Amino acid sequence: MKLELLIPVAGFLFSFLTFAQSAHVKRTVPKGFVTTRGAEFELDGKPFSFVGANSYWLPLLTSTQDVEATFQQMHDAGIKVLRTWGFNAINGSELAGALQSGLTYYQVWNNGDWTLNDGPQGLQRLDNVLNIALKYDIKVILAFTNNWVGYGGLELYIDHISPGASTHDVFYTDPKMIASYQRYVKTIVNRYKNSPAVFAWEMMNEARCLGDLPSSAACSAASGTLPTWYKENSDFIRSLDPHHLITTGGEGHFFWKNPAFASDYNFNGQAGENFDFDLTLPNIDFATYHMYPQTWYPQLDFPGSNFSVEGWGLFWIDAHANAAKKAGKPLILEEFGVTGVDNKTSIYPSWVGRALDTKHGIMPWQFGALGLKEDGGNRLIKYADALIDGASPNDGYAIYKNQTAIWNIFTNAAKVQAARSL
Ligand SMILES: *[C@@H]1O[C@H](CO)[C@@H](O)[C@H](O)[C@H]1NC(C)=O
Ligand SMILES: *[C@@H]1O[C@H](CO)[C@@H](O)[C@H](O)[C@H]1NC(C)=O
Ligand SMILES: *[C@@H]1O[C@H](CO)[C@@H](O)[C@H](O)[C@H]1NC(C)=O
Ligand SMILES: CC(=O)N[C@H]1CO[C@H](CO)[C@@H](O)[C@@H]1O
Repeated sequence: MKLELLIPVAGFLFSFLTFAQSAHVKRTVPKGFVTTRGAEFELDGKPFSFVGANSYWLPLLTSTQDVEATFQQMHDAGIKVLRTWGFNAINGSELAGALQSGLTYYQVWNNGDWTLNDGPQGLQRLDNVLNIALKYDIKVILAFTNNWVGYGGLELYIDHISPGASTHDVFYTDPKMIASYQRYVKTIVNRYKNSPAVFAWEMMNEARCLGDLPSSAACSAASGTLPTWYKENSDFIRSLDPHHLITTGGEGHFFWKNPAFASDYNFNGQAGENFDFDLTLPNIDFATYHMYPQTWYPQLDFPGSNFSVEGWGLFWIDAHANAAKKAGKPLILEEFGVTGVDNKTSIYPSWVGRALDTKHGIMPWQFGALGLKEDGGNRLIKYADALIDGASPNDGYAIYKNQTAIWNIFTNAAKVQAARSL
Protein backbone atom coordinates (compact mmCIF):
# COMPACT_ATOMS: atom_id res chain seq x y z
CA MET A 1 0.00 0.00 0.00
CA LYS A 2 1.29 3.39 -0.91
CA LEU A 3 1.51 6.00 1.82
CA GLU A 4 -0.38 8.56 -0.28
CA LEU A 5 -3.46 6.34 0.06
CA LEU A 6 -3.63 6.90 3.80
CA ILE A 7 -6.20 9.43 4.90
CA PRO A 8 -4.66 12.72 6.14
CA VAL A 9 -5.34 12.00 9.81
CA ALA A 10 -3.48 8.70 9.55
CA GLY A 11 -0.71 10.50 7.69
CA PHE A 12 -0.41 13.03 10.49
CA LEU A 13 -0.41 10.32 13.11
CA PHE A 14 2.24 8.43 11.18
CA SER A 15 4.60 11.42 10.97
CA PHE A 16 4.03 12.18 14.60
CA LEU A 17 4.89 8.65 15.67
CA THR A 18 7.94 8.62 13.42
CA PHE A 19 9.09 11.86 14.94
CA ALA A 20 8.43 10.68 18.46
CA GLN A 21 10.31 7.44 17.88
CA SER A 22 13.48 8.86 16.38
CA ALA A 23 15.59 9.94 19.29
CA HIS A 24 18.26 11.64 17.20
CA VAL A 25 18.04 14.47 14.70
CA LYS A 26 17.61 13.34 11.12
CA ARG A 27 20.86 13.59 9.17
CA THR A 28 21.05 15.61 6.00
CA VAL A 29 22.88 13.56 3.40
CA PRO A 30 24.15 14.19 -0.13
CA LYS A 31 21.99 13.20 -3.10
CA GLY A 32 21.98 9.47 -3.75
CA PHE A 33 22.91 8.53 -0.17
CA VAL A 34 20.54 6.21 1.69
CA THR A 35 19.45 7.46 5.08
CA THR A 36 16.78 6.58 7.62
CA ARG A 37 13.53 8.22 8.62
CA GLY A 38 12.19 6.64 11.77
CA ALA A 39 11.85 2.93 11.13
CA GLU A 40 12.26 3.20 7.35
CA PHE A 41 15.08 3.71 4.90
CA GLU A 42 14.89 6.75 2.70
CA LEU A 43 16.58 7.69 -0.56
CA ASP A 44 16.38 11.22 -1.96
CA GLY A 45 13.34 12.00 0.14
CA LYS A 46 11.38 8.84 -0.74
CA PRO A 47 10.88 5.60 1.19
CA PHE A 48 13.43 2.99 0.11
CA SER A 49 12.17 -0.59 0.45
CA PHE A 50 14.14 -3.29 -1.27
CA VAL A 51 15.11 -6.85 -1.97
CA GLY A 52 18.88 -7.21 -1.84
CA ALA A 53 21.48 -9.85 -2.60
CA ASN A 54 24.50 -11.36 -0.91
CA SER A 55 27.55 -12.02 -3.03
CA TYR A 56 30.85 -12.20 -1.16
CA TRP A 57 32.51 -13.48 -4.34
CA LEU A 58 31.97 -10.49 -6.62
CA PRO A 59 35.22 -8.69 -5.67
CA LEU A 60 37.06 -12.01 -6.11
CA LEU A 61 36.24 -12.15 -9.81
CA THR A 62 39.13 -11.31 -12.12
CA SER A 63 36.91 -10.67 -15.12
CA THR A 64 35.22 -7.28 -15.37
CA GLN A 65 32.81 -8.83 -17.90
CA ASP A 66 31.66 -11.30 -15.24
CA VAL A 67 31.23 -8.55 -12.64
CA GLU A 68 29.19 -6.60 -15.17
CA ALA A 69 27.12 -9.69 -16.10
CA THR A 70 26.36 -10.36 -12.43
CA PHE A 71 25.17 -6.80 -11.83
CA GLN A 72 23.08 -6.97 -15.00
CA GLN A 73 21.38 -10.14 -13.67
CA MET A 74 20.81 -8.54 -10.26
CA HIS A 75 19.40 -5.44 -11.90
CA ASP A 76 17.04 -7.53 -14.08
CA ALA A 77 15.82 -9.29 -10.93
CA GLY A 78 14.92 -5.94 -9.34
CA ILE A 79 17.69 -6.07 -6.73
CA LYS A 80 18.57 -2.69 -5.21
CA VAL A 81 21.16 -3.53 -2.56
CA LEU A 82 24.19 -5.82 -2.57
CA ARG A 83 26.08 -7.01 0.49
CA THR A 84 29.68 -8.04 -0.01
CA TRP A 85 32.98 -8.23 1.84
CA GLY A 86 35.01 -5.06 2.14
CA PHE A 87 37.91 -7.21 3.33
CA ASN A 88 40.09 -9.92 1.84
CA ALA A 89 43.19 -10.60 3.90
CA ILE A 90 45.94 -13.17 3.54
CA ASN A 91 48.92 -14.34 5.56
CA GLY A 92 52.32 -13.40 4.12
CA SER A 93 52.99 -17.10 3.61
CA GLU A 94 50.14 -17.20 1.09
CA LEU A 95 51.32 -14.28 -1.02
CA ALA A 96 53.19 -16.27 -3.64
CA GLY A 97 50.16 -18.49 -4.23
CA ALA A 98 47.86 -15.50 -4.38
CA LEU A 99 50.03 -13.77 -6.98
CA GLN A 100 50.12 -16.91 -9.05
CA SER A 101 46.38 -17.63 -8.92
CA GLY A 102 45.17 -14.03 -9.20
CA LEU A 103 43.42 -14.13 -5.82
CA THR A 104 42.05 -10.78 -4.68
CA TYR A 105 43.73 -9.52 -1.49
CA TYR A 106 43.66 -6.15 0.27
CA GLN A 107 45.72 -6.89 3.38
CA VAL A 108 48.87 -9.02 3.71
CA TRP A 109 49.89 -10.00 7.23
CA ASN A 110 53.60 -10.21 8.12
CA ASN A 111 55.37 -9.96 11.46
CA GLY A 112 52.39 -8.82 13.45
CA ASP A 113 51.07 -6.17 11.11
CA TRP A 114 49.39 -5.86 7.72
CA THR A 115 50.24 -3.86 4.63
CA LEU A 116 47.69 -2.61 2.15
CA ASN A 117 47.34 -3.76 -1.42
CA ASP A 118 45.59 -0.99 -3.30
CA GLY A 119 46.82 -2.22 -6.65
CA PRO A 120 45.09 -4.00 -9.55
CA GLN A 121 44.84 -7.30 -7.63
CA GLY A 122 43.75 -5.44 -4.52
CA LEU A 123 41.41 -2.57 -3.78
CA GLN A 124 41.14 -1.67 -7.45
CA ARG A 125 38.91 -4.74 -7.75
CA LEU A 126 36.62 -3.35 -5.06
CA ASP A 127 36.70 0.06 -6.81
CA ASN A 128 35.54 -1.73 -9.92
CA VAL A 129 32.65 -3.46 -8.12
CA LEU A 130 31.48 -0.14 -6.66
CA ASN A 131 31.76 1.66 -10.00
CA ILE A 132 29.70 -0.99 -11.76
CA ALA A 133 27.18 -1.03 -8.89
CA LEU A 134 26.64 2.69 -9.45
CA LYS A 135 25.96 2.09 -13.12
CA TYR A 136 23.26 -0.50 -12.29
CA ASP A 137 21.73 1.60 -9.53
CA ILE A 138 22.61 -0.92 -6.81
CA LYS A 139 23.83 0.23 -3.37
CA VAL A 140 26.49 -1.77 -1.57
CA ILE A 141 26.85 -2.81 2.09
CA LEU A 142 30.54 -3.33 2.87
CA ALA A 143 31.70 -5.36 5.88
CA PHE A 144 35.13 -4.55 7.33
CA THR A 145 36.09 -7.98 8.63
CA ASN A 146 34.80 -11.46 9.41
CA ASN A 147 34.13 -13.16 12.73
CA TRP A 148 35.11 -16.36 10.92
CA VAL A 149 38.35 -17.38 9.30
CA GLY A 150 37.00 -17.07 5.73
CA TYR A 151 38.70 -14.38 3.62
CA GLY A 152 40.98 -13.41 6.46
CA GLY A 153 38.89 -12.47 9.47
CA LEU A 154 39.61 -12.01 13.15
CA GLU A 155 41.85 -15.03 13.50
CA LEU A 156 44.50 -13.31 11.36
CA TYR A 157 44.46 -10.23 13.62
CA ILE A 158 44.65 -12.49 16.66
CA ASP A 159 47.39 -14.84 15.36
CA HIS A 160 49.59 -11.95 14.32
CA ILE A 161 49.09 -9.48 17.14
CA SER A 162 48.77 -11.94 20.01
CA PRO A 163 50.31 -15.21 18.79
CA GLY A 164 49.13 -18.18 20.80
CA ALA A 165 46.08 -16.40 22.21
CA SER A 166 43.54 -19.04 23.13
CA THR A 167 40.30 -17.06 22.96
CA HIS A 168 38.53 -15.30 20.12
CA ASP A 169 37.05 -12.39 22.08
CA VAL A 170 40.48 -10.97 22.90
CA PHE A 171 39.93 -9.13 19.61
CA TYR A 172 37.25 -6.92 21.17
CA THR A 173 39.39 -5.63 24.03
CA ASP A 174 43.04 -5.70 22.93
CA PRO A 175 44.04 -2.09 22.14
CA LYS A 176 46.51 -3.16 19.44
CA MET A 177 43.89 -5.23 17.64
CA ILE A 178 41.35 -2.43 17.88
CA ALA A 179 43.91 0.03 16.49
CA SER A 180 44.84 -2.33 13.66
CA TYR A 181 41.18 -2.90 12.76
CA GLN A 182 40.53 0.85 12.87
CA ARG A 183 43.48 1.55 10.60
CA TYR A 184 41.84 -0.72 8.02
CA VAL A 185 38.38 0.79 8.58
CA LYS A 186 39.84 4.24 8.05
CA THR A 187 41.48 3.15 4.80
CA ILE A 188 38.21 1.84 3.36
CA VAL A 189 35.98 4.61 4.66
CA ASN A 190 38.28 7.35 3.38
CA ARG A 191 38.47 5.67 -0.01
CA TYR A 192 34.69 5.54 -0.51
CA LYS A 193 33.19 8.07 1.85
CA ASN A 194 31.97 10.34 -0.94
CA SER A 195 30.49 7.50 -2.97
CA PRO A 196 26.73 7.15 -3.36
CA ALA A 197 27.42 3.49 -4.31
CA VAL A 198 27.83 2.70 -0.60
CA PHE A 199 24.60 1.85 1.22
CA ALA A 200 26.19 1.29 4.63
CA TRP A 201 29.30 0.34 6.57
CA GLU A 202 29.12 -2.90 8.46
CA MET A 203 31.47 -3.41 11.41
CA MET A 204 31.87 -7.16 11.07
CA ASN A 205 30.21 -10.18 9.54
CA GLU A 206 28.52 -12.08 12.39
CA ALA A 207 30.47 -10.84 15.41
CA ARG A 208 30.38 -13.32 18.29
CA CYS A 209 32.33 -14.04 21.47
CA LEU A 210 33.50 -17.25 19.82
CA GLY A 211 34.90 -17.74 16.36
CA ASP A 212 37.25 -20.39 15.12
CA LEU A 213 38.81 -19.98 18.56
CA PRO A 214 36.58 -20.41 21.64
CA SER A 215 35.06 -17.66 23.73
CA SER A 216 36.54 -16.76 27.10
CA ALA A 217 34.25 -17.28 30.08
CA ALA A 218 34.16 -13.53 30.56
CA CYS A 219 32.57 -12.69 27.21
CA SER A 220 28.77 -12.52 26.99
CA ALA A 221 26.01 -9.99 26.48
CA ALA A 222 25.96 -9.59 30.28
CA SER A 223 29.62 -8.49 30.32
CA GLY A 224 28.91 -6.03 27.51
CA THR A 225 32.10 -6.94 25.65
CA LEU A 226 30.63 -6.91 22.16
CA PRO A 227 28.09 -4.11 22.75
CA THR A 228 30.98 -1.94 24.01
CA TRP A 229 33.01 -2.77 20.91
CA TYR A 230 29.98 -1.92 18.73
CA LYS A 231 29.65 1.44 20.50
CA GLU A 232 33.34 2.39 20.24
CA ASN A 233 33.66 1.41 16.62
CA SER A 234 30.37 2.81 15.37
CA ASP A 235 31.40 6.11 17.00
CA PHE A 236 34.80 5.82 15.32
CA ILE A 237 33.26 5.24 11.88
CA ARG A 238 30.89 8.16 12.39
CA SER A 239 33.87 10.39 13.20
CA LEU A 240 35.29 9.55 9.76
CA ASP A 241 32.09 9.72 7.75
CA PRO A 242 29.14 11.88 8.78
CA HIS A 243 26.81 10.63 6.04
CA HIS A 244 26.76 6.90 5.34
CA LEU A 245 24.68 4.52 7.41
CA ILE A 246 26.41 2.26 9.94
CA THR A 247 25.33 -1.16 11.15
CA THR A 248 26.67 -4.16 13.02
CA GLY A 249 26.41 -7.04 10.52
CA GLY A 250 25.36 -9.18 13.46
CA GLU A 251 23.18 -12.26 13.53
CA GLY A 252 20.72 -10.58 15.87
CA HIS A 253 21.19 -12.58 19.07
CA PHE A 254 18.97 -11.47 21.91
CA PHE A 255 19.69 -11.16 25.60
CA TRP A 256 16.33 -12.16 27.03
CA LYS A 257 15.91 -12.71 30.74
CA ASN A 258 12.99 -15.12 30.14
CA PRO A 259 14.02 -18.38 31.89
CA ALA A 260 12.31 -20.44 29.16
CA PHE A 261 15.15 -19.37 26.86
CA ALA A 262 17.96 -19.69 29.38
CA SER A 263 19.69 -22.51 27.51
CA ASP A 264 19.04 -21.16 24.00
CA TYR A 265 22.13 -19.63 22.42
CA ASN A 266 20.08 -17.27 20.24
CA PHE A 267 18.38 -15.69 23.24
CA ASN A 268 20.55 -16.10 26.35
CA GLY A 269 23.34 -13.64 25.57
CA GLN A 270 26.08 -16.24 25.32
CA ALA A 271 26.86 -15.28 21.71
CA GLY A 272 27.74 -11.74 22.84
CA GLU A 273 25.18 -9.54 21.10
CA ASN A 274 22.31 -7.79 22.86
CA PHE A 275 20.03 -6.98 19.94
CA ASP A 276 17.72 -4.59 21.78
CA PHE A 277 20.52 -2.67 23.47
CA ASP A 278 22.83 -2.57 20.44
CA LEU A 279 20.07 -0.93 18.44
CA THR A 280 19.85 1.94 20.90
CA LEU A 281 23.47 2.97 20.21
CA PRO A 282 23.48 6.43 18.63
CA ASN A 283 25.60 5.47 15.62
CA ILE A 284 23.95 2.16 14.84
CA ASP A 285 21.49 3.38 12.23
CA PHE A 286 19.66 0.16 11.51
CA ALA A 287 19.57 -3.46 12.59
CA THR A 288 20.71 -6.61 10.84
CA TYR A 289 20.02 -10.23 11.65
CA HIS A 290 20.53 -13.62 10.04
CA MET A 291 18.42 -16.78 10.00
CA TYR A 292 19.48 -20.41 9.51
CA PRO A 293 17.15 -22.51 11.69
CA GLN A 294 18.03 -25.81 9.98
CA THR A 295 21.64 -25.63 11.13
CA TRP A 296 20.96 -23.76 14.38
CA TYR A 297 18.37 -26.29 15.56
CA PRO A 298 19.17 -29.68 14.07
CA GLN A 299 16.61 -31.26 16.44
CA LEU A 300 14.11 -28.51 15.64
CA ASP A 301 13.27 -27.96 19.25
CA PHE A 302 13.13 -25.35 21.94
CA PRO A 303 13.45 -26.68 25.43
CA GLY A 304 10.13 -28.45 25.88
CA SER A 305 8.64 -28.15 22.42
CA ASN A 306 9.20 -29.05 18.80
CA PHE A 307 8.70 -26.69 15.89
CA SER A 308 9.02 -26.42 12.12
CA VAL A 309 11.81 -24.57 10.32
CA GLU A 310 9.16 -22.34 8.81
CA GLY A 311 7.46 -21.65 12.14
CA TRP A 312 10.68 -20.87 13.99
CA GLY A 313 11.65 -18.47 11.20
CA LEU A 314 8.38 -16.56 11.54
CA PHE A 315 8.95 -16.30 15.27
CA TRP A 316 12.51 -14.98 14.74
CA ILE A 317 11.28 -12.46 12.14
CA ASP A 318 8.53 -11.19 14.47
CA ALA A 319 10.90 -10.93 17.44
CA HIS A 320 13.28 -8.68 15.46
CA ALA A 321 10.48 -6.66 13.89
CA ASN A 322 9.10 -5.93 17.36
CA ALA A 323 12.50 -4.91 18.73
CA ALA A 324 13.24 -2.64 15.77
CA LYS A 325 9.82 -1.04 16.04
CA LYS A 326 10.50 -0.31 19.68
CA ALA A 327 13.85 1.28 18.81
CA GLY A 328 12.28 3.20 15.90
CA LYS A 329 14.99 2.05 13.49
CA PRO A 330 14.82 0.08 10.21
CA LEU A 331 15.97 -3.49 9.90
CA ILE A 332 17.29 -5.92 7.33
CA LEU A 333 16.96 -9.67 7.34
CA GLU A 334 20.36 -9.64 5.70
CA GLU A 335 21.16 -13.37 5.41
CA PHE A 336 18.82 -16.30 5.48
CA GLY A 337 18.38 -19.63 3.87
CA VAL A 338 17.42 -23.26 3.89
CA THR A 339 18.93 -26.02 1.81
CA GLY A 340 16.97 -28.05 -0.71
CA VAL A 341 14.95 -26.76 -3.63
CA ASP A 342 11.69 -28.14 -2.12
CA ASN A 343 12.40 -26.56 1.26
CA LYS A 344 13.13 -23.21 -0.36
CA THR A 345 10.01 -23.36 -2.50
CA SER A 346 7.73 -24.18 0.40
CA ILE A 347 9.28 -22.00 3.15
CA TYR A 348 10.44 -18.78 1.47
CA PRO A 349 6.98 -17.45 0.52
CA SER A 350 5.85 -17.24 4.14
CA TRP A 351 9.18 -15.87 5.44
CA VAL A 352 9.37 -13.27 2.69
CA GLY A 353 5.69 -12.38 3.13
CA ARG A 354 6.10 -11.86 6.88
CA ALA A 355 9.28 -9.83 6.44
CA LEU A 356 7.64 -7.56 3.88
CA ASP A 357 4.54 -7.17 6.05
CA THR A 358 6.77 -6.01 8.90
CA LYS A 359 8.71 -3.47 6.79
CA HIS A 360 11.99 -5.32 6.38
CA GLY A 361 14.64 -5.05 3.73
CA ILE A 362 15.46 -8.64 2.78
CA MET A 363 18.66 -10.18 1.45
CA PRO A 364 18.67 -13.94 0.91
CA TRP A 365 21.90 -15.88 1.11
CA GLN A 366 23.01 -15.89 -1.70
CA PHE A 367 22.85 -14.65 -5.28
CA GLY A 368 23.54 -17.12 -8.07
CA ALA A 369 24.72 -15.78 -11.43
CA LEU A 370 24.49 -17.95 -14.53
CA GLY A 371 26.75 -17.98 -17.57
CA LEU A 372 29.90 -16.49 -16.04
CA LYS A 373 33.01 -17.16 -18.08
CA GLU A 374 35.65 -17.38 -15.41
CA ASP A 375 36.46 -20.52 -13.44
CA GLY A 376 37.07 -19.49 -9.85
CA GLY A 377 38.07 -23.00 -8.82
CA ASN A 378 41.80 -22.45 -8.82
CA ARG A 379 41.84 -19.68 -6.24
CA LEU A 380 41.31 -21.76 -3.15
CA ILE A 381 43.35 -20.61 -0.17
CA LYS A 382 43.53 -21.36 3.49
CA TYR A 383 41.53 -18.33 4.56
CA ALA A 384 38.80 -18.92 2.00
CA ASP A 385 35.75 -21.10 2.24
CA ALA A 386 36.84 -21.72 -1.35
CA LEU A 387 35.46 -20.32 -4.53
CA ILE A 388 34.00 -23.57 -5.77
CA ASP A 389 32.01 -24.84 -8.73
CA GLY A 390 32.86 -21.93 -10.97
CA ALA A 391 32.79 -18.23 -10.35
CA SER A 392 29.33 -18.10 -8.74
CA PRO A 393 29.49 -20.87 -6.17
CA ASN A 394 26.55 -23.15 -5.47
CA ASP A 395 26.80 -23.70 -1.71
CA GLY A 396 23.34 -25.24 -1.48
CA TYR A 397 21.80 -21.87 -0.62
CA ALA A 398 22.50 -20.00 -3.88
CA ILE A 399 19.42 -19.00 -5.86
CA TYR A 400 19.75 -19.17 -9.63
CA LYS A 401 17.35 -18.00 -12.30
CA ASN A 402 16.98 -21.57 -13.59
CA GLN A 403 15.19 -22.37 -10.29
CA THR A 404 12.15 -20.53 -11.55
CA ALA A 405 9.74 -21.00 -8.64
CA ILE A 406 12.30 -19.81 -6.07
CA TRP A 407 13.59 -16.99 -8.26
CA ASN A 408 10.04 -15.68 -8.76
CA ILE A 409 9.43 -15.43 -5.00
CA PHE A 410 12.17 -12.81 -4.85
CA THR A 411 11.51 -11.00 -8.13
CA ASN A 412 7.85 -10.65 -7.07
CA ALA A 413 8.92 -9.39 -3.65
CA ALA A 414 11.19 -6.87 -5.39
CA LYS A 415 8.16 -5.54 -7.28
CA VAL A 416 6.19 -5.15 -4.03
CA GLN A 417 9.11 -3.28 -2.46
CA ALA A 418 9.57 -1.07 -5.53
CA ALA A 419 5.90 -0.07 -5.42
CA ARG A 420 6.41 1.04 -1.81
CA SER A 421 9.40 3.15 -2.75
CA LEU A 422 7.52 5.57 -5.00
C1 LIG B 1 51.53 -16.99 8.75
O1 LIG B 1 52.77 -17.17 8.15
C2 LIG B 1 53.83 -17.34 9.09
C3 LIG B 1 55.15 -17.29 8.34
O2 LIG B 1 55.13 -18.11 7.22
C4 LIG B 1 53.62 -18.65 9.83
O3 LIG B 1 54.63 -18.88 10.77
C5 LIG B 1 52.26 -18.55 10.56
O4 LIG B 1 51.95 -19.76 11.19
C6 LIG B 1 51.16 -18.19 9.62
N1 LIG B 1 49.99 -17.86 10.41
C7 LIG B 1 48.83 -18.40 10.19
C8 LIG B 1 47.74 -17.94 11.07
O5 LIG B 1 48.63 -19.21 9.31
C1 LIG C 1 14.80 -29.86 4.08
O1 LIG C 1 14.67 -29.49 5.45
C2 LIG C 1 14.72 -30.55 6.38
C3 LIG C 1 14.47 -29.98 7.76
O2 LIG C 1 15.50 -29.13 8.11
C4 LIG C 1 16.05 -31.27 6.28
O3 LIG C 1 16.07 -32.37 7.16
C5 LIG C 1 16.28 -31.73 4.84
O4 LIG C 1 17.57 -32.27 4.73
C6 LIG C 1 16.15 -30.55 3.89
N1 LIG C 1 16.30 -31.00 2.51
C7 LIG C 1 17.40 -30.73 1.80
C8 LIG C 1 17.43 -31.34 0.44
O5 LIG C 1 18.33 -30.06 2.19
C1 LIG D 1 20.90 -24.14 -12.12
O1 LIG D 1 22.22 -23.66 -12.21
C2 LIG D 1 23.09 -24.02 -11.15
C3 LIG D 1 24.41 -23.34 -11.36
O2 LIG D 1 24.96 -23.64 -12.58
C4 LIG D 1 23.21 -25.52 -11.07
O3 LIG D 1 24.01 -25.88 -9.96
C5 LIG D 1 21.82 -26.16 -10.97
O4 LIG D 1 21.96 -27.56 -11.00
C6 LIG D 1 20.94 -25.67 -12.12
N1 LIG D 1 19.60 -26.26 -12.12
C7 LIG D 1 18.68 -26.21 -11.12
C8 LIG D 1 17.35 -26.76 -11.41
O5 LIG D 1 18.93 -25.76 -10.04
C1 LIG E 1 11.49 -31.43 23.09
C2 LIG E 1 11.25 -32.44 22.01
O1 LIG E 1 10.20 -33.03 21.93
N1 LIG E 1 12.26 -32.61 21.16
C3 LIG E 1 12.23 -33.56 20.06
C4 LIG E 1 11.91 -32.89 18.77
O2 LIG E 1 12.04 -33.78 17.65
C5 LIG E 1 13.33 -34.40 17.53
C6 LIG E 1 13.33 -35.24 16.27
O3 LIG E 1 12.18 -36.04 16.18
C7 LIG E 1 13.66 -35.19 18.80
O4 LIG E 1 14.95 -35.74 18.70
C8 LIG E 1 13.59 -34.26 19.99
O5 LIG E 1 13.81 -34.97 21.17
